[in-house]
Amino acid sequence: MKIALIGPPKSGKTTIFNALTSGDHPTDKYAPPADEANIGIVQVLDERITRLSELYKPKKTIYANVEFHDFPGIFAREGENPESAIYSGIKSCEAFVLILRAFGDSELDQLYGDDPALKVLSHFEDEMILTDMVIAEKRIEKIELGYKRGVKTPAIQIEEKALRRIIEHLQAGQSIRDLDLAIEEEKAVRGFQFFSAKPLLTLLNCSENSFNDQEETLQAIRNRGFMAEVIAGKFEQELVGLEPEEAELFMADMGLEMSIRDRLTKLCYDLLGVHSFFTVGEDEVRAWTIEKGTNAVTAAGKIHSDLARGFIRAECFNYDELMAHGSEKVLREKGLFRLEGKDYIVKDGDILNIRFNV
Ligand SMILES: Nc1nc2c(ncn2[C@@H]2O[C@H](COP(=O)(O)OP(=O)(O)OP(=O)(O)O)[C@@H](O)[C@H]2O)c(=O)[nH]1
Ligand SMILES: [Mg+2]
Repeated sequence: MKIALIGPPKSGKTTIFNALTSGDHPTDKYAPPADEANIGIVQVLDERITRLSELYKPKKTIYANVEFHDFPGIFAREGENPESAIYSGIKSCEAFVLILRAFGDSELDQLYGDDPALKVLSHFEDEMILTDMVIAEKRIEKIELGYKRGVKTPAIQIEEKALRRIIEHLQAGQSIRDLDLAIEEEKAVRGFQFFSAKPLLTLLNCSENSFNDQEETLQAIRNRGFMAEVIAGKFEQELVGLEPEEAELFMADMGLEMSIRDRLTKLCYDLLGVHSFFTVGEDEVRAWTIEKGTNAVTAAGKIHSDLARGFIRAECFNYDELMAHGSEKVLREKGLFRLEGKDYIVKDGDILNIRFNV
């Protein structure tokens, strides 16, 4: 799972990235924009995996992970090139975390303006819509040129129809994520990786002492249809350097129950509509990430394509049942050890053993 941290210049992206990855990348107020992203992999420390590992004592325990890409500020200057490596890097991520500055800093106000978070959010939405429109219109021109030369396949016609719907929608100032495309239309335009089609979570980065005063702004952002949360980036980065017990005391003071890693990875799961199933055994206990609504055969394919190709059935029980009854043996005796077919919709916390034959 690849998540892009994006935002206007100096909104605190690298500060938050450092807190997430225990990193030490420079966060200099006056540094020019970096020319590439910082990349960090964060384990999703699902305590269910920890407990399964204690139970099965496998040789390997593998948590899921999220890859965070920390990009320099964007959409700040006239004439930025939306076809640059930075922009294509951003678009290659599956979802965006948009970090908006909500901490006061008179020098940053002078350098980058003091627009309130909501206004910056609108600016970002507009820029994303505009960038997508340019790409869609360019492609339409190419398609029309092709038609004149006699290149008119059914696939191109589907793509054209989808693009025309998209352009109409963008012209009305709407993001593509709010447009209901048919499956074949969505497939035809997937390769463009449109900005405004990606799930977006907004983080208000504020100072420690205004952490609990952001409710009004958060609500306004949520009313626009986005997930929104508050974060005290600098405070979180400072926690990284402390002993765990000390960090917990500071977190408790702020009313925080979970580390920034746990909070943000969980939010990203919600943002992308994914959850986890597990495989267990002597060799390995492992978490797998799938979209909600995925069936057993597709989930099996996540593990290995052979398991999907030769799928016979899934032996299945749920983590909660296992913990309630203590062992697989008891689950079998109680009839809670299920055999499921290809179409079974895998639930969060299901433990699967795929029977297959290739
Ligand atoms: N008071 C306060 N300052 C912060 C906070 N987060 C970041 N800063 C300061 O803001 C400045 C920029 O922080 P960065 O994390 O480098 O911002 P950035 O968004 O990565 O900047 P670019 O990548 O250049 O766009 C630094 O001086 C940080 O110390 C915060 O939560 N509170
Ligand atoms: Mg940065």
